[in-house]
Amino acid sequence: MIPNTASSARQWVEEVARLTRPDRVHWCDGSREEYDALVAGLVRDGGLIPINDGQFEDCYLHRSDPSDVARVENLTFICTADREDAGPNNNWMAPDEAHRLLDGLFQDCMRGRVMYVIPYCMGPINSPYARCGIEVTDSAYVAVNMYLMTRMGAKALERIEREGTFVKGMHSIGELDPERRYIMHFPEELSIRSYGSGYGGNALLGKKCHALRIASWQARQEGWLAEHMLIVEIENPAGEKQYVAAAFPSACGKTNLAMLIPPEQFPGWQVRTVGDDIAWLHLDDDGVMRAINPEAGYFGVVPGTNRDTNNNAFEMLQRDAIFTNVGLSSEKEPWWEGRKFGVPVLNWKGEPIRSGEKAAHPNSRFTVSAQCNPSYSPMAEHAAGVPISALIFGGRRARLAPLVMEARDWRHGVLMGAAMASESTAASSDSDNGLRRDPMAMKPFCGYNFADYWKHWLSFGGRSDRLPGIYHVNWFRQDEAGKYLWPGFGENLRVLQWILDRCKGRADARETPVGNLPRRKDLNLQGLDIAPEALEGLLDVDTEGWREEMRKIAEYLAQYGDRVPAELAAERARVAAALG
Ligand code: SAT
Ligand code: MN
Repeated sequence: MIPNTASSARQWVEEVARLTRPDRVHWCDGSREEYDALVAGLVRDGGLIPINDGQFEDCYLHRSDPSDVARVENLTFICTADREDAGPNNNWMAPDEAHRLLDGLFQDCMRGRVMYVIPYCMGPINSPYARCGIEVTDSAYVAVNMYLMTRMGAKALERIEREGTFVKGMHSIGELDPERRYIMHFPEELSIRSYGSGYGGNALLGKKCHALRIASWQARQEGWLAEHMLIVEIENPAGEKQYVAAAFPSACGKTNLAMLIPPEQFPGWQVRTVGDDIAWLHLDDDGVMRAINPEAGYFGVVPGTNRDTNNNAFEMLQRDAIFTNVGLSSEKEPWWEGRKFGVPVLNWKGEPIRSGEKAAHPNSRFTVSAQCNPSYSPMAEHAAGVPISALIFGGRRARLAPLVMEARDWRHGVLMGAAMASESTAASSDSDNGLRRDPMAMKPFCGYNFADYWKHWLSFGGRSDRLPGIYHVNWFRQDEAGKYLWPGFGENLRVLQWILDRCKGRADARETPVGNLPRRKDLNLQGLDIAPEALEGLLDVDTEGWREEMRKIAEYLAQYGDRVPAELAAERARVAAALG
């Protein structure tokens, strides 16, 4: 399936091969046979370890280099001609300097290695909203992950040849040396260069690098949005289907919410997954916001996954899954904290477990095709995407943010998103357990200046009168003793039900300066065991705390200087004034 010499794809790949000097070039066709052969090769050289075949059919364990276990935000750069276009939210390097640096690293780096060429399509292959790319990589592990997570191979190449444009992604694991590790983006050239890491979002270039950083740039130019959002389908007993898209920072439960299992008190309700991490949102000709999931698989956090927290994920990990950085049990099964059964004997580095030590790395992950998800929605393959009723923002906040609040209008919703904050998690190597501002859960992923991004978000307000409602949720509120006030997981459907009913004008709320909140009676709490004080805490608005929060938001926005849209600053001032 190697394209002819006139093809721009072929010419670019040849150029990369001249720089990197691989022993061999392998164009991936995306077939199952190819996947099996790549897996067999990885098993031979130790890159994948087969795990208990009785229980887990065709499942494998990968142990990454211990220095390479998460995204590296401090080594991730946006390289635009004008530094201001990258903004204070990104590390920046001048494009020619970045190219010089990366050319030096890539030169001859694939000697003795195979170069895999992976044409891929982000989004349903026949969707007008989908976009293609080619990743070249010297990692077979990356190739098999891309097979599970994207639509890759011959079909994608066909589309690339037809369209003539694609995002160019160059990846090498290099020496896996943290001192020689860079994740570089050139949005003006639609290209990505990633060197020195084999992990997740650093290396699977279709995901954060293309579908968020580069795509957010393209989306701004073309009038759509590329967001760090799950997409979920909710069907009520009357057979009414509604869709919501929700943004949470990495490792805050997007996968669990996307695969939610309704509680017992919700007979007849069905929840299906359209996507668990990324949504591309477009306005259609009628002004309806429609979403596609550019991905075709999941790279989900493993620890904590069990039959109670996410039975669908638990089920889908029984076959054709790759586990990265989990421990192994005495039965040679993958083991992680919160799995609830089995005895761990080896930690994620493959060493005997010492007492008190965690078996799985907190950012250990599973890779699995969406086809294995028992709750996968057929609508995820729909070329036109799904109509979105509500957009939800959420963070991990022990204090202040209530269980749920509704923005009074689009502009207020954009402020809610821009003001998001969350406690840090293991998904980034720069985590420090503090609270950080993470606007729209895009802090690590927006490929341009946040001030311009907020302006772009605000512009939708004038483009349609059928926009989705905007909400903010917080499943992570704690009491003074550090105990979670809300049970979370399946019970989150109670909050989603209120949101969806609000969108249909069927539920009540009380107006507060920070947004509209449900009263106890507005929520379906039937059969839920929750203390009245807990509920009170969850639905309370701490006016003094919010005044302080509004001051902090003003300080945060001030970092972006004059570029902050006046409309956003005015909206913040309006809320602050309403708080008195
Ligand atoms: O490593 S990834 O960036 O793909 C996972 C995440 O942090 O969301
Ligand atoms: Mn993510």
